[in-house]
Order: sequence, then C-alpha cells, then structure tokens
Amino acid sequence: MVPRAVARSDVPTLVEQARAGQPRAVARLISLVEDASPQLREVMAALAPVTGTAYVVGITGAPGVGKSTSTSALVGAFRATGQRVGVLAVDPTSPFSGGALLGDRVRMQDHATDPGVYIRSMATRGHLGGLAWSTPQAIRVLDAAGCDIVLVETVGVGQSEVEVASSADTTLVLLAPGMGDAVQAAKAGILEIGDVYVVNKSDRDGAHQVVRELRGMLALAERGPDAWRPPIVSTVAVKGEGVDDVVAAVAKHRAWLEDGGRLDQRRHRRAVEEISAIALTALRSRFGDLTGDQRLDALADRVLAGDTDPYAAADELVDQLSG
Ligand SMILES: Nc1nc2c(ncn2[C@@H]2O[C@H](COP(=O)(O)OP(=O)(O)OP(=O)(O)O)[C@@H](O)[C@H]2O)c(=O)[nH]1
Ligand SMILES: [Mg+2]
Repeated sequence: MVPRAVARSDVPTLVEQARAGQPRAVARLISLVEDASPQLREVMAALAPVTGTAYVVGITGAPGVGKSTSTSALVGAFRATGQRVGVLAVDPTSPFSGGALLGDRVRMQDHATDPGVYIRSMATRGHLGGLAWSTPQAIRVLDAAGCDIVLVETVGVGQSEVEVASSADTTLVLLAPGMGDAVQAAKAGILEIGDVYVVNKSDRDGAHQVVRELRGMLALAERGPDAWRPPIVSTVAVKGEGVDDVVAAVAKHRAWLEDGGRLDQRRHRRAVEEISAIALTALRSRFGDLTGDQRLDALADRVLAGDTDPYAAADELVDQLSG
C-alpha cells in the first residue's frame, strides 16, 4: 500500500475547523483515518480530549435488506429532535470508498444540504486490521465534529458485521422477508449481536413469518433475569413506517445501558479491545521484521542442535526484543 502523495495536513487546524462544523475538515480527517496516514497518531492525539459525547448506533444486516434506506429515515427522525447526526457507511468488501455507495448517495440525498448531517463512506484501503480498526477512529472524528448520534452502516455479511457492531452502543440488526431472514441471520452469527431487531420490508409477503421465526430463535437464547431482551420492530423503510418505533427502541436500550453504568462498562470493554488490537499489531510488525534477524537465526541453530527447545528459545527472543 503506497500512501497517497499528499501534503502534510495541519492537524491542529483541521481539528479546530472540524469542531467548528466545517465539513471539509471532517472529510479530510476521515480520509487520514481511511488511508492509515502517517499523521494518524497526531490526529488521534488531537481528537482525544474533544470526544466521548456521541452515541453510536450500528446498522447491520445482509446486502439489500434496506440498511441505507433505514439509515436515511433514521437521520430524518433524529434531526427532527434537533440532534446533529453523522453517518458512516463502511464497506468491508471494497478497497474504494464511493463505488458501492453510489446508490446510498441517492438514498441519502434528502440530507445532502443539511448542515447538521455528515455523511461519509469508508473502505478498507491501507489497513492491516481493516475496518474493525479504522471504524472507531472515524467515529471519533464525527464525535469531535459535534455529532450527537453517529449511525454506522455496514455493508456485507459475516465477520465484518460483528466487528463493526462492536463499535456501537446500540446495534440494530435488519432482516427482511426473502433476504437475510432469521435462519440466514442465525447462520451468519448475527443473532447474538442485535440490541434491536428490525424486520424491514414489512410491506412484503413473508414479513410476519420472519418476525415469528426471529421471536422463536431469540427465545432460545439464554439470558439472565437482568439481561436486555432485544425487541423486534417492523418497518417499511421506503415509506418511513415504523421508523419512530426504531428510534423509541434505541432510546429504551440507551436508557437501559445508562442505568447502573452499563454504558461505561461496554465502552470500557471496547477501549480494552481497541488498545489490545493496536498493541498486538505493533508487536506483530516488530516480530514480522525478524526474518533474517541474527538473534533468531542463532536461536534456530541452538534449537536444531538440541541445546534448547523452541519454547525456551521464544522466551529468550521475547526477552531480547523487549530488553
Ligand atoms: N418493498 C420495500 N422495499 C424496500 C424497503 N426498504 C428498502 N427497500 C428497497 O430495497 C432496496 C435495497 O435498499 P438499501 O437501503 O439500498 O439496502 P441496503 O441494505 O443498504 O443494501 P446494501 O448497502 O447494498 O447492502 C432498494 O431498492 C430499496 O428501495 C421496504 O421497506 N419495502
Ligand atoms: Mg446500503
């Protein structure tokens, strides 16, 4: 991955402009995240003191279930309550942001001229850990820019959804009749991650069936007496039907999280995971450079000669590296 040849950005000025609500500065900062710019550390350091207020809602589900349509409707609903909204559409399958999201732009155009809304797509380019790693950082940019709510739409299926969902305070899992229905969701492992289940395209045949199956499957999950019980909400996103019910379900989950410090615990766990991931990546790249390292070669010779065993040799190597 060759970094794009761009001039170094004046990070403090960009952060100041982003905080003042300048969309171009927000876009520039997210590009630095997306490109894994060498200036990323500087960006994160500058953002750290000015973040932590945004509430993050993840929206995930199989391709075509209506995530973007629902996101756009949710933007409208949150804007109606006067909140500033950021939208991050992440595409784990594409190295290019934009392409796959052309349709999304059409669906989001209701909000294109609203200064209280930032819409941004993001792809995997340049990232070791992919979007799981860059999503929380892009969320911080939107948080610093004053977004009260950040909606994160994940395109795609499988592991990436689970990873991106772990950046969210409340995760919405969307299903629809005929596509991404309950059985498929169970297979994809996304029945464990939803805080709210949305059965979209309820104008279509089979929607009741999806709700029934989903209810049956959720009932099988073992939950303690204090556990959150994910509600199921039916919507017709293209007509905006049920969207207020989704907003109400998010508010209820949020209130539940905020009660008794659960939100802080959840965010703490996330910070632990994020720091570990960054530290492990750093360690791995340090170890990755060891091929051809004389210390490693010497240890290999000693293992082959029977002077030491691979475990003891590995301990010795770690000691040498961290010494
Ligand atoms: N009948 C019906 N169609 C819908 C509804 N919501 C969305 N659609 C349509 O379903 C198609 C896919 O909607 P999107 O919002 O792009 O779905 P998505 O999940 O974002 O799709 P990807 O980002 O490609 O995974 C579009 O043609 C929408 O108009 C609904 O409630 N009822
Ligand atoms: Mg979409």
